[in-house]
Amino acid sequence: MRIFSGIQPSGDLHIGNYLGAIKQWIDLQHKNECIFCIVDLHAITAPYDKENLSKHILEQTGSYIAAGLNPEKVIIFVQSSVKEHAELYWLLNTVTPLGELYRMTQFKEKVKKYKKNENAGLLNYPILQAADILLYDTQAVPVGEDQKQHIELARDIARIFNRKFGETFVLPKVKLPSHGARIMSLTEPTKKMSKSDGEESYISLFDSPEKIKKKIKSATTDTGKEIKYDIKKKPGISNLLTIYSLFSEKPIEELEKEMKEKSYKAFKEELTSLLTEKLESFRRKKEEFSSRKVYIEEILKQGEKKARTLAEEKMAEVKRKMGLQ
Ligand code: AQP
Repeated sequence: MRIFSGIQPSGDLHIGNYLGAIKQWIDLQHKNECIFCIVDLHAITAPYDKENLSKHILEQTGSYIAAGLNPEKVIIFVQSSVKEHAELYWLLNTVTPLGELYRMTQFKEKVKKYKKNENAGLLNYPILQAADILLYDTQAVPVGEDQKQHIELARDIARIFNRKFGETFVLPKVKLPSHGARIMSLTEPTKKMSKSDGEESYISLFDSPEKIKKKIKSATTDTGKEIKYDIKKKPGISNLLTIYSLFSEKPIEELEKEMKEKSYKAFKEELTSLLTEKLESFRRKKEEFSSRKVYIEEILKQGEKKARTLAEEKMAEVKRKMGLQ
C-alpha cells in the first residue's frame, strides 16, 4: 500500500503525535511504501520563528529516526523542497467547495487561537494537505483523530476532480490507531494535546525524567479520589489512564483494578516511572542523532529526490487532464 503522512516542524514531538501518528508509521514501514513529510508550508500558517525553522526541520527528521523510522525503508523529505505541493494546491483550490473549508473544526479553532494572525492559509490548509496526499497516489493516511475530517475532505476533493476531469487521483482512506487517536492536554484535559499550547500541557518524547515528573505531578486531575475511566466526569484521570494503558499495553479495566486502593499521587508516581522508562530510548537516540547533521541532511536530500520524481510525474498528468501546459 502507498502510505503518506506528515507532521509540522512546529516544536518537539509529543506523546500525542507519537501515539496518534508515528507509532502507526513505524508499524506500517515494514510492509508498505511509505512517504513521510515534514510539512513546513503548513507550519508557517501559525506564528513561527524564521531564524530557527531549518533547525527545527533537521531536529524533527532526527526525531523521526530516533522514534524508529528506518530511512533505508521510507522516504522522508521536506514539503517546501518539492514545489509540486504548492502547484497542485492551487489547482485543487479551483475545485474545492468554499463551504467545506469554513466547516472544518481545525480552522474554527485556529482562527480563535491566532486572533492576531487570521491568514487565508488557516482556511486553505486542508487543500494543501489534500495536495500533499493526492500527489503520491496515497491509499492510506495514518493520523490522529483530529485530522480525520481533513482526510475525508481530501477524498471528496479527489472525487470532485475525477468527476470533472476524468480518473486521476486515488481516493485516500484515513487510518486511525485502534487506541490513542486523541491524547488530551495535561493542563486542560478537555482539549487535545498540542505542541503549540505551552510546555506544561504536553510530554515531549524527549523530556528528561525531571521534566516528566514535574509535568505529571502538576497534570490536572478531577474531583473525587477514584482512579476510574469516565471521560465526562473525570477527563483528567481518564487521559492519564489512557496514556498509562498505551505505554504499558495493559487494558484500562485491568489498570482500574490495580489502582483501586491507590491515591492520585501514587498513581501519578507510577505513571512517571513508566514514562521515564519507556521514553528513555527516544531520549538517548535523539542525542545520538543531534550530532549527525550531515547524515540527516543526506536523508532529506535523498528523500527529496525520490519524492520529486513521483510528484513531477503526477503533476504532468494533472495538468494534461486540466488542459494546462
Ligand atoms: N493529541 C493528539 N493525540 C493523537 N494524535 C495527535 N496528533 C496531534 N496531536 C495529537 C497527530 O499528530 C500528527 C501531526 O500533527 P501536526 O503537528 O501536523 O499538527 P497538529 O495535529 O496540529 O499537532 P499539534 O501538536 O497540535 O501541532 P500544533 O500545535 O503545531 O498545531 C497528526 O497525525 C495528528 O493527528
